[in-house]
Amino acid sequence: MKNKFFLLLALAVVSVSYLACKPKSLTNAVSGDAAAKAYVAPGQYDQFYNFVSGGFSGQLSVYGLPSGRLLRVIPVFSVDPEKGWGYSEETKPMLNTSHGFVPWDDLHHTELSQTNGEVDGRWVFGNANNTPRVARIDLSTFRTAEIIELPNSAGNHSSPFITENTEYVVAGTRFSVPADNVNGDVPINTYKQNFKGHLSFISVDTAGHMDIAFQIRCPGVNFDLSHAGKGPSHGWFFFSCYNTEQANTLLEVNASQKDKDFIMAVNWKKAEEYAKAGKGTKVPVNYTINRYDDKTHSSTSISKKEVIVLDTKELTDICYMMPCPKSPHGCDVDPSGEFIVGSGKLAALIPVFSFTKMQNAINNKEFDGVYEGINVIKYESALHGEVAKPGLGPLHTEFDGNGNAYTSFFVSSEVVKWNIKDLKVLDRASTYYSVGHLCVPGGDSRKPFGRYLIAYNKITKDRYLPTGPELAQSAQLYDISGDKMQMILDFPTIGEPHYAQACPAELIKDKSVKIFKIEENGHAFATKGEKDARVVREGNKVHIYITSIRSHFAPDNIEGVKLGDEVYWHVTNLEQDWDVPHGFAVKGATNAELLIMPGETQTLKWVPNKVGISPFYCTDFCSALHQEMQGYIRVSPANSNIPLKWSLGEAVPPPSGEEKM
Ligand code: K7E
Ligand code: CUA
Repeated sequence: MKNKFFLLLALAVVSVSYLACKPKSLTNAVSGDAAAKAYVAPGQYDQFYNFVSGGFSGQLSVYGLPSGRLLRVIPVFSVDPEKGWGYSEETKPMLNTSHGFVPWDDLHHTELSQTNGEVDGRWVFGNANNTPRVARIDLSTFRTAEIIELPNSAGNHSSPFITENTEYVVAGTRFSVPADNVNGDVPINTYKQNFKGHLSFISVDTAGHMDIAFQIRCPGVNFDLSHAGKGPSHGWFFFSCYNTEQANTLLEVNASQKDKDFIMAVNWKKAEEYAKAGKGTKVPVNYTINRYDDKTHSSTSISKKEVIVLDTKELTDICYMMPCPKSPHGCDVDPSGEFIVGSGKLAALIPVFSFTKMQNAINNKEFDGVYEGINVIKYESALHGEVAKPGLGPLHTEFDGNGNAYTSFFVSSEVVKWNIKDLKVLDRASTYYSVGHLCVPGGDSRKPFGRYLIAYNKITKDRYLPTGPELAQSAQLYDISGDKMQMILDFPTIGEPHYAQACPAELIKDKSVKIFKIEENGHAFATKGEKDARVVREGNKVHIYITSIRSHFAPDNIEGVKLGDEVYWHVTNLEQDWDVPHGFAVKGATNAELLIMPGETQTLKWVPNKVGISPFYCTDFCSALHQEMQGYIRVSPANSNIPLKWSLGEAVPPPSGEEKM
């Protein structure tokens, strides 16, 4: 055990000392024509969209490539006062869970939807690590359209990876925990007996609606990452597992004991058959599905009570373990679907498994024992080969579609290019510093677009102007069209990026929604013209049906609201022009602003707690008279008898002197 501990210590020392000394050839790292390669002239579009997870920001950001321009930050799991996400009445249900409203999460991986294994530009999915959920973002609106919670899970890290026709979004739990329907009030050191790892297979219908088709109950380990098989291996899913030691404390030592952990291969077609044939158990659970509707401009939460669970203890032909050195993180499948790459964080080589050999090994029962009821395939039987001496601390691998793989090395801060068939290292490029995930456009699909590789770095140290104790995480763009990788751009990122995906702009840009048609607005509190603007009292609830158009609100003078009232500002943006949102803010609101898109209705709840006049105004500079886009609401004492009144343009007396003319 001591030896293992020192190995870890040595790796840590290597990484620290590496960071401490500046690489000598820093100025040479970028060569002469790099700027031209990343340059996109003002007014020109980028060639690719890049969807980058925000890590602990809980959001997803969209960049253009090759320029590195930040195009948009899409709120997903965290509230966003800028967009009213999680603050407007319409979006609050999107963050509902079985624990109630959850305002934050940790989004690690993005995955674009696929058809026949190719990126199709319909949706991008994201995972929530903390309170396990999966989100679907609609790429016609660039908005989060749906969020599903996952029961029996904790730390939804191995997610949201998809099958080649987006039949399923798959999620493996990082933390094994007691299942939700058993008494979880157990000693933590009963991990081996009581803790289980669940894999969730979330079905996605043609409209994009998600639900849990079934779960697979596995032994208690940590599932880290995963990828679907494709082509010949379609029907299988591969998960990296660490902590096969089943430790429950000091994992940095106790979960680094074994020389090999596992990649678990799951025959999901078989599991699907078993689920349909009733071989699973219906287990009582609580989970929530939240959906946003672009017609009603509102979201609803559905509460679900049951899930089908298949148990690997009983159904012994759905899961197989492939030994993988050592504490594997990334688990990546090449474009052909034949090769599975396991990246052992503590391994000095990269094992590449062959799907064909794995199938033969299963058929010929070339097993090397059983792990917690699951057959362990002989390492050599499934192995295609090993990449020798690739670097230190391999994490993730992407592919370029030309037979090459690119693996990130956290400890030695580099990207290494190698040939998938002969496993020869072809090139290496430094990253600054400590790279995590990589992204090649389409790089985990059957048809990568190649051309660029982006490294997402954890530590930037001296790369940017100092900004206090916290420095930006960073992306680095490499041109990979030649034999040698060439770094062409550095750009700081929002939050901490983990996985990212990219695809050609053509797949998305022409489908982008420009406005919501006002005549199709099905919101229960929509106001489709100024003549319908009004204020309605229902007990202590006051509904303000208010419209916005350049450059006024209707109404803009409101009286008769009293202390103790709950005021709902239902703002409909009557504009039917692209790129003309209006904002809405009212003094003393304890939530946020609204940002209302053309044709849309959004609602801000406001509970005034002071008597007096509160101004409200538009927050988004919409016209030359944006600063005139304002109004007043009068709040009277609870016992006052001021009647409800609203108006626009009436209260202005004629300017003195005008009558005389
Ligand atoms: Cu490697 Cu959470 Cu995908 Cu980050 S994980 S790097
Ligand atoms: Cu509307 Cu500014």
